[in-house]
Amino acid sequence: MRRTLAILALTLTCAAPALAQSSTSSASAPLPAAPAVLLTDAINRPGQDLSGLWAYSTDLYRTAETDINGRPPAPRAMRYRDISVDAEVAKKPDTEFFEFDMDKAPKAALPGAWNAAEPELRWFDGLMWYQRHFTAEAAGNRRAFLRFEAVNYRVKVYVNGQLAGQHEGGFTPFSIEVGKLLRAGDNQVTIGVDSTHDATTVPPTVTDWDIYGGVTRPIRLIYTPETFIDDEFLHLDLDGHIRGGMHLNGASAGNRDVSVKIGAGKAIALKTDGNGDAKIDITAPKGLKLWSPDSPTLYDVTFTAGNDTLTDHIGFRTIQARGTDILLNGKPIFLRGISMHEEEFGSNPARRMTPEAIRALLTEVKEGLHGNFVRLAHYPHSELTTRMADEMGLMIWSEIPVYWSVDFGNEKTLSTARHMLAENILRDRNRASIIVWSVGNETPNTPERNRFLATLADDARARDGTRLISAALLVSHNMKDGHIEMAIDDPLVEHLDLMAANTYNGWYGDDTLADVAKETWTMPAGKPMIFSEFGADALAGFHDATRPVKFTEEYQAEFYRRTLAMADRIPALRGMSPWILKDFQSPRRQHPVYQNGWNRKGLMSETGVRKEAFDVLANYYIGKEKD
Ligand code: GCB
Repeated sequence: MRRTLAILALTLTCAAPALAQSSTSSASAPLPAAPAVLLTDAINRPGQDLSGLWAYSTDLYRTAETDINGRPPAPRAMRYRDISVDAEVAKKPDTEFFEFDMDKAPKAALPGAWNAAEPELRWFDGLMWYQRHFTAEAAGNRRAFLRFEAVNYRVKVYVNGQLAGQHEGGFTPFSIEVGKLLRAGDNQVTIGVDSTHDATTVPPTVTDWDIYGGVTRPIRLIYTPETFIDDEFLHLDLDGHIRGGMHLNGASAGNRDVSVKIGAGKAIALKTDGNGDAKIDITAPKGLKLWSPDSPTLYDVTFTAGNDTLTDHIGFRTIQARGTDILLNGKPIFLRGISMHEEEFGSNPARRMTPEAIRALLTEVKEGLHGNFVRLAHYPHSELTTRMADEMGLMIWSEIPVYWSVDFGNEKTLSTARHMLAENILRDRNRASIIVWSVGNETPNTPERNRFLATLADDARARDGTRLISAALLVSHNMKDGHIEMAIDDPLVEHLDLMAANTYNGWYGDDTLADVAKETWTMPAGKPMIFSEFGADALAGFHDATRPVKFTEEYQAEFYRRTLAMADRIPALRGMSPWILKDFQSPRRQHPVYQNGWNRKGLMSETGVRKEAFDVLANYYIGKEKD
């Protein structure tokens, strides 16, 4: 980790944009409210880690939620009751019985999706109850929160038998206030996690990745003062100002003296308004070291409000599109990228993203491929990943799982997606690594979809106008003058700063590899374009050098050579994130010889063995580094 502490001479000028919106706001509909509690930067607050062994109990028929006639459930099925089953039975031995006993239930290690906990749970998709006990202090005059980094997909949280809160969305954090429910000493927490998806969910029921139901990221108990720093953010704007702000949450949030200190600079005194918001707008000092992949400088930034102090590690850089160029800190760049799912190396992954697991993946990108860019597909990845990208110097494309056929005409689906986007941006807007917010992947061009995605693009721009807005688009395939012409002809482009196309010619469809290198592209003028995906399956170790056979390493390597040759002839192309760094689990992929539940488009096998195409892309990127 390289972190620079610079002495900054900061000049306080005038207050500027509203806390949640940038000055380039263009939202047509009012932004959905931010969650009542954000606990931004909670990762840097002290807390009690509730990782470890939790009892679990499957509930495929949802007996703890309703009885057979849809009425309230029978008490003998309610996993979240604050009881000892043995003690209850002992009270009424002649009549009492239960259909669960969390004290005797099997245990699984959290965080980690349930699919790897035991073979029977491999494809479990339903309601699962987890429970554990922990010792805590009573909150007293403090606030107490259970902070969940991600639970997939819906969750209800009970503390000592009482419903404390719930959340929808498998990839963004949420905090549930539990101070009034906590007791000094032993406490019980029970969570009901429902992994099922339906027409209103984001993502929809059908995707190309594993279900990974359960608690996939850490849970912590965090105490704060009664009034605490709930949100803070800072970024460098194109006009050379550092802007951002703080939001306090609590009874005395309004008209409070607060301060911000960047690196070893002087603390800047601010005052909150009646809503607990303080804005910052300063001229960036001359000595400010800009963040870039070659020099990923981060500053310790300390926010103080009374007895609450929070330190974040923030890099300062600018990103913009000018004509067909992408400019990082004012200089044109080429995005040498790769796509990645949130899945660790190994033959039985559980989406258990430890720092070591994340570093292993990102090191292959940075040092193996000579990359500078990662597409975090197809949903917000762990905050640890975006923070590690900040530290290692990798630019990030961040997206929400508006994927394929979500129900674009459904207002509930739109509302879910808007909240997810808000939670993602509010969690990560201090990460210099993130240069793109993407609002969708391979979605059909229909009026409902266009309205849905345009709303999300407007939301993203209104919440954070300092990054590029994009979406991975479907493209059309036409014949022109005897050759194949690919076209980006999607009305959504009008709402995007960066065009991104997924292309699989030479894998799906009838184009041969010989066709691919000759294909041409047409697209709207005046914006940069990247390939957000291209790829072909190969089983590591499967070879046939004599003929182009699909699933061989040779075929995949040749697919890369031809597609890269095609890419080189697209004038507006400013980067790429081919599909994908490593093989990943997907129930769609069931060829019994080549796939066995794995999408094989990885440049590496699931255990990290490099295929031939890895070097093809690495050599291409080495050439681009020298450009
Ligand atoms: C795509 C999807 C990605 C799939 C990939 C494939 O276009 O965006 O999620 O995994 O194709 O392998 O077909």
